[in-house]
Amino acid sequence: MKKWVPIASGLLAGFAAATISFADFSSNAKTTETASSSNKSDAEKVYVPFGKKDDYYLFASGGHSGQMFIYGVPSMRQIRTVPVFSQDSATGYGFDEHSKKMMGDYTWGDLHHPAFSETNGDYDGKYMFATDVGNSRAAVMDLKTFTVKDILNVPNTSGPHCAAFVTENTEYMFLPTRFAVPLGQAYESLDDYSTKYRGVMSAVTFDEKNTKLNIAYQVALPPWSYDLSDAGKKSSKDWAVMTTYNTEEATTNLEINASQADRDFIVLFNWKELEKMVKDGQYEDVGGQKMIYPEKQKGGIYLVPVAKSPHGVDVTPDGKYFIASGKLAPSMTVFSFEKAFKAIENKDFAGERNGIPIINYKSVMEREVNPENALGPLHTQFDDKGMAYTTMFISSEIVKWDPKTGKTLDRVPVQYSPGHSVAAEGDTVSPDGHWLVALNKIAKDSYLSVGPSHPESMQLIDISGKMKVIQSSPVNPEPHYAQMIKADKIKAINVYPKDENNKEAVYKKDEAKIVRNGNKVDVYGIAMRSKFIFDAKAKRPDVIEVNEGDEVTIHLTNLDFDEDITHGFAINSYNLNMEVQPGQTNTMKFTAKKAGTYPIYCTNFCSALHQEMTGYFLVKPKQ
Ligand code: RUQ
Ligand code: CUA
Repeated sequence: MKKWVPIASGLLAGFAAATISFADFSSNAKTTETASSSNKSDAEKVYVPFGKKDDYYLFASGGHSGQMFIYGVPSMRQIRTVPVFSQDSATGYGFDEHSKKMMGDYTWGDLHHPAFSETNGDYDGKYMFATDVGNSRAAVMDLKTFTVKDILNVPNTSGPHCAAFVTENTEYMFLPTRFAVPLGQAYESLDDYSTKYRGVMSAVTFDEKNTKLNIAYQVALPPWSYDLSDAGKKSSKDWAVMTTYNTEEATTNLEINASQADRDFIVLFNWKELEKMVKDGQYEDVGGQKMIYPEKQKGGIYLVPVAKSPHGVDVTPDGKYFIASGKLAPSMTVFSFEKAFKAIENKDFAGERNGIPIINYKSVMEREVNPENALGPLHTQFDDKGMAYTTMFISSEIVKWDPKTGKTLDRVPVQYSPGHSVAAEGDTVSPDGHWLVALNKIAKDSYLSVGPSHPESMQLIDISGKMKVIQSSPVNPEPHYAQMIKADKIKAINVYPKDENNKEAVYKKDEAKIVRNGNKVDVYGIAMRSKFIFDAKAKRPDVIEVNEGDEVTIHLTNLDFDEDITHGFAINSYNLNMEVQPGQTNTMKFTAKKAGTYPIYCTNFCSALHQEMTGYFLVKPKQ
């Protein structure tokens, strides 16, 4: 059978079992070469022997787990799960004071597109940003510690799916939304959808000094769904693009009603111009946010017609083109930034929608590309030669093609239904080539069955020659999008350095103490192999005794300044656990609601005497 026969009805019906084989895993892999020499067998290419490390980090968004998954490439081994928008039992994220404050009342999240911070259009390995479609938030992770430093609640908006994509020097990341809502999410009848609802784009800045995310301004766009975005590069660096669907403004049964019009739009905007408008006071205050209304404050935003219901839009590494893919139209459309700039200059417009000028399609379109029988193009990545790799959701394959000619160069089936794919350094001005990972939405028959629902999957494709799938890895629940960065760009620390200014930290064993102030109890404690010291001078230093109803704060410092010696702190039956990494001080605050005797123990296996690392939390009853 021809490998890329499209499946016309039912996405997956008719697929034979996966044919990947790892038959030669037993061969003696030469351990001195890099994992990528081309005369190796497939198994050798992905085999990273003990003591060697992967060439790339892959950061995969964990979708509705609210987490970020860190994998090594080419081994495709999962190294770490970092909680971002959801509570995490293992680390105590969402239970300790810092993360509790960041999370607010939310306990889950839907983490979509991750984005590395950039310098001159290249990943700089310092920070990772991500957005939460579920509860409209943005987060920043510090890559020195792989921990989240700030979470921003984005007001006036609902579901920033279309994010985050950062500009060349991390000046902004843009958060356009999937759902239109009335500003401030006030109640409005759906009969007034077209006049009262808005899709809002937020321009978010990152204050590196204070590791804080801020909203610079927002734009009240028409009530359409904004799907994917990308920032310009090089000559287009002041611009950004985003796809939009449901320009029909349907309010029910979107499956049918949002697929009526032949054309939807790409929104093309100049963030430098918008920035200037805000500086000149051309905005309105909406709930404390600077809101630009495109129908009133003119300029900087344009519409480019595109085949109906587009999904991904990707800027080529040279910054000259943006490529839109259509879920419903089987084509990729290449648009030229240069032509768009010219059309804007010449006011080469075909009317307007909601006060926003529509650029003439013919004036900006470079070419429409329709690989034979390829169905459901979603997203495009690039290699070091500027070649494009587009995921085909419906025909379950990756198509390699040349954006300059539109010629199809290669195709490879994947198992199954890829959403995004990610190339090595794929969103930068200089992708590395060599590796592409297909982020598949359906694993079906790929792994041992675990019941009716399966994990999703990532498949590693060697793109150095003819494309070939050579490794596969399950992901729970999904790899929504991912970015892949050269491993040596990330400089993670081994221990938290001492911070003598931190009033909560205790760095000397005999300074551990319990301070009582009315019904407030502050414990300045220490965790070290293999004991807790809460009160150095007490008869039993590893016991915390309080009265029922006391407000207790545990400030706990890990005194083991030693790589990978992490301790945990849990109170039995109190629903509390947090970790302290080497050298770290962590805080937990709670009310001693239940009187009684509760063992304290270290939850992270830390030494031969880990089991002995315990204590007691005694709560005296009220009378
Ligand atoms: S969008 S699967 Cu949720 Cu990233 Cu295209
Ligand atoms: Cu400390 Cu186990």
